[in-house]
Amino acid sequence: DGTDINKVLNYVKTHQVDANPQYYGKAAGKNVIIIHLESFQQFLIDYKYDGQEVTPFLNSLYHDKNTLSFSNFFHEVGQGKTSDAENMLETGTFGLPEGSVFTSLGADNTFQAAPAILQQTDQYTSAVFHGNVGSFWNRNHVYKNLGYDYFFDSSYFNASTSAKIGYGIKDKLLFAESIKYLEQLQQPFYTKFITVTNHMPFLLSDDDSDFIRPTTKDKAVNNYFATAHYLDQAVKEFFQYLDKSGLSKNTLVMIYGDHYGLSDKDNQSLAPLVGKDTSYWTAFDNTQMQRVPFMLHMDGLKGGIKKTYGGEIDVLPTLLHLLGINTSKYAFFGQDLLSSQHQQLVAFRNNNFVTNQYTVLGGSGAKGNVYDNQTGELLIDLTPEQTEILNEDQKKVDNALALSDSLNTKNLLRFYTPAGFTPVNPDNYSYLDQVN
Ligand code: GP9
Ligand code: MN
Repeated sequence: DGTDINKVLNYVKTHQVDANPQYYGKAAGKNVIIIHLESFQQFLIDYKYDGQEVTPFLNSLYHDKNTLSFSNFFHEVGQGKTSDAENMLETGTFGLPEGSVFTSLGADNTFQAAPAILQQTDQYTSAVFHGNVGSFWNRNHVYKNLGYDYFFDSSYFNASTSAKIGYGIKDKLLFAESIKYLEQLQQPFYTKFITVTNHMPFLLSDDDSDFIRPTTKDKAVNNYFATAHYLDQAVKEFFQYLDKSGLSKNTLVMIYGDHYGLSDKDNQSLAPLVGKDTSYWTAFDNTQMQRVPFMLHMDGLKGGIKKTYGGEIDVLPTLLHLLGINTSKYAFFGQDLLSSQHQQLVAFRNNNFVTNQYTVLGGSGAKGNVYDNQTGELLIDLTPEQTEILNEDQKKVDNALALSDSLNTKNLLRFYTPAGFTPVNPDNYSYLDQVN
């Protein structure tokens, strides 16, 4: 009811931060291409296995002078995995403590999401390209509520058996076959490419990857590098197209990893490959592995590698501010990563958190396991100041997650329409026969 939505709006008001004037509006009116790197972790960036670079193209992009890169960016997904990442990026709210917003609520809830906001403020056309069936994660329903104009699912791509592996069409084919649709879109467009090949159990034939795999006893670890290498080549080929077509001149490309690919169990076999002794591998090390890439690339953008501690919840305000869109009236739970006031408090879905100094596991603030980010040491004797700060941080994390859950589970946005925003009517969208 009214008090619930007001609690959310009050929180949002006190929690949001000013945009960075150096970046605000720098990408105004540009096309947006989002590349969702399936299961891609930050440790792969600049990593070499046996002298082979795993992701040479993404590495070059990470260091490019026109790329804003983030070295302390974490995924924040729960059980909803890919769909949680999508939900945070499109709606600025967290996933649920259990299950997935997309699956359980997404077909019916009211959203004020990126595609609709961009359509209404700057007439953007929006589209998703994904080589799995449209019903996976309930996307065919949810995307209508987000305001996506087009959704090109597996029915729009090469259906031959050799074109697919695991969850759908192979990434190189997804990009190549999407071009004919992309070229029909009215500009400016807001588009998202959801890759699949780098997904557990990381299947790929040697014809598709020449990467010489490690030989640990964990097949997932060995294969992960080969599919990540393939994904890197797929992104490179797509960038070649963007350059050749001239699209790169008026397009902001945003790249992110949705969540881990290797589990805590896999990390036991991974440890020696990243220079660690398995017997000294801790819960802190597992948490370190939850970093994923976040990069913003555009001709003329002032790049650099930012050390700000942030996560997926922060993406939407960051992106919209770059596009010159004021976010203060929206119920977003993140903060612009480029703002000097960013709080650097990363909430995980299980109420654990990471700050720029500490990693706090157990969901109970100073009473939990507190690690020093610099040394990886478990801190046993916390000072009264540390105790107070960590308990405060825990409260902030718990409060943010609880308010986001209240917003989503009670469908509170149906009681609040920001000034100038028109609620999305899903009946206006259909993803059948999108091409003639
Ligand atoms: C499938 C893909 C995988 O369509 O997006 O989802 P995940 O298993 O990573 O949540
Ligand atoms: Mn995923």
